[in-house]
Amino acid sequence: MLNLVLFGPPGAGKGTQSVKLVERFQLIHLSTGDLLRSEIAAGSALGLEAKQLMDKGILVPDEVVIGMIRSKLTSNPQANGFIFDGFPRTIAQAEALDNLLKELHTSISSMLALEVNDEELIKRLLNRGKDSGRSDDQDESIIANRIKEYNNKTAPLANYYSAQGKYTGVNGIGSLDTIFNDLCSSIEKLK
Ligand code: B4P
Repeated sequence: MLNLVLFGPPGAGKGTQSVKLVERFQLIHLSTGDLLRSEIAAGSALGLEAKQLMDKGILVPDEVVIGMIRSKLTSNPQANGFIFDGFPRTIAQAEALDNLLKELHTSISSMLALEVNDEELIKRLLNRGKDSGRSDDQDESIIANRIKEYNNKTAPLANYYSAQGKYTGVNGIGSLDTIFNDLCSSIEKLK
């Protein structure tokens, strides 16, 4: 199985590139951000709880996102592999993912990290906020909080995957096609 963690700060292009990678490599796309937004749209109790945190730019509790990923993994036993987009975001989530994949007799193949500076991230997110309707993209102070959460809780995952020899950095600034080609070359080397 080909199991990829697509990693990077908010606005790095994870969601954007996942859509293209899923098509090229026939993988299942698991985005915790999308799963949470579906819960919000459905008006579930989980969605209501998540919205309050997401609107402040704060991460949702580990148990919530780990539970969502567990149910998606076990309901796709025939998959070629998965792209984890926006997950894991904490060390606890990464450890839980390793354990879940072990139960399925597989593991993470690589973490592909999109590298983008803060100035570009803020510009992209505010730009998306103009037409996406996403409340967490509308306000610069919420975006700053998301970047702070990323630096405190998520960035340490680069070391977690480096220690396993699974970290690959990719320049996340440039055209969508150039970045996609760089990601594809890194993935081809894994095969
Ligand atoms: P996510 O939905 O994961 O959103 P994100 O980090 O903002 O990245 P996204 O993938 O959407 O954006 P992309 O970079 O593709 O998370 C939202 C919130 O959900 C979190 O803050 C948190 O509260 C919660 N959450 C989600 N997962 C969680 C977890 N595991 N644990 C706890 N909480 C969790 O694109 C951004 C913009 O840039 C787009 O407009 C795109 O068009 C543009 N763009 C992309 N590539 C570009 C390029 N090369 N050049 C120019 N623009 C580009």
